[in-house]
Amino acid sequence: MLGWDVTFDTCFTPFLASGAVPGRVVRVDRGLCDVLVADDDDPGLLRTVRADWSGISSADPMRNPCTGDWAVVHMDAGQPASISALLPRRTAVVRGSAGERSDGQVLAANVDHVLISVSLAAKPDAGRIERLLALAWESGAIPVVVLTKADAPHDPSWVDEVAAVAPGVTVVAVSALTGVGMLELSELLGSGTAALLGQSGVGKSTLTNALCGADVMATGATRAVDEKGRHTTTTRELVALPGGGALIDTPGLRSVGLFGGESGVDQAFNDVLELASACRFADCGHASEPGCAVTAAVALGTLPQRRLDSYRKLLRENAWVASRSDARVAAERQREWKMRSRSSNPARP
Ligand SMILES: Nc1nc2c(ncn2[C@@H]2O[C@H](COP(=O)(O)OP(=O)(O)O)[C@@H](O)[C@H]2O)c(=O)[nH]1
Ligand SMILES: [Mg+2]
Ligand SMILES: [Zn+2]
Repeated sequence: MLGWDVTFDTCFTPFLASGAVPGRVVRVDRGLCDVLVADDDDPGLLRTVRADWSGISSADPMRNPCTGDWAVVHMDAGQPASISALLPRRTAVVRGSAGERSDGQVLAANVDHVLISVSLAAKPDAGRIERLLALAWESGAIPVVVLTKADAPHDPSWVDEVAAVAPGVTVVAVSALTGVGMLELSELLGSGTAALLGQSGVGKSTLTNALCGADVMATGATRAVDEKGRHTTTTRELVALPGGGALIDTPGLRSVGLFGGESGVDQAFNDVLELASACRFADCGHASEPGCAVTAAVALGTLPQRRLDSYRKLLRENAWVASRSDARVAAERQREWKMRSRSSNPARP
């Protein structure tokens, strides 16, 4: 239930003796969070508990509880519920935080599928999808592009254009209004955990409601949900799905910075990498090198210049983020600079 599996079960074993129970973090507020735990009377049912996590609060925001985390929850009689630890995250969707700070922000934890939601009511933005795909791949989860509002009048070629910027990724067109594609999507999600990412207004919350079914709004110890029976999207929130899985709805993301990690970008652009493997030089910069298979593909029209530019831009952004946030990389850079300045100015100490 809720994406619990044998790995989490093993991680939880040491905590059993303390009488703690596993709980899945639904939403996080300052010092407190809602967690879903199995009901005492009927373990098949879930109930929401408000738990205090101030005891494990960390200065590093990435270590604090996040929607989707599995928590070690103590519910001792006569005491407010509290969290004493988080189980290791299997996957984490992390974005660079806005502004000057170099911390990452965990958007969702222990996610199996990242649903990149894009509305078909307007022409999809290829660059935005590529950026979200890089973020999704980096999380360790499997990205899926969900084209929402398929009932809205749209140019059919848009779907092909999206598929072209998402190599190796499943693209599903859905409509919460007509039900088109909904069965396919819920089968794809199975009993795992999925997180919806995308701009505000693309229909993420409507999709969440549709996947949950009407029962979601029930209150109390029900098979599905949070006691409030509604979910606003000012916060990230997890809901239980009727099929046993979980879905994390998020507020619209206006700007999505990457948070280092080249592999996500490389996975999102594996078509470019594949081309690059045929370049004459292993360290080809795909600029004016002879025998460059990438620029050859651009010249042939098989690789859009826009996509190559987008790939370069995301790689640059990642390198920049890494230079700010990763002390090891920063130290390495400094060492490089020192060496360079020494060799160019041997008189300096
Ligand atoms: N035509 C159509 N409109 C939709 C669909 N899903 C959502 N909407 C509308 O899109 C608007 C934004 O939906 P919402 O779920 O709040 O988007 P969110 O900000 O991504 O959570 C609402 O007016 C919905 O009624 C759909 O499948 N088809
Ligand atoms: Mg919403
Ligand atoms: Zn090249």
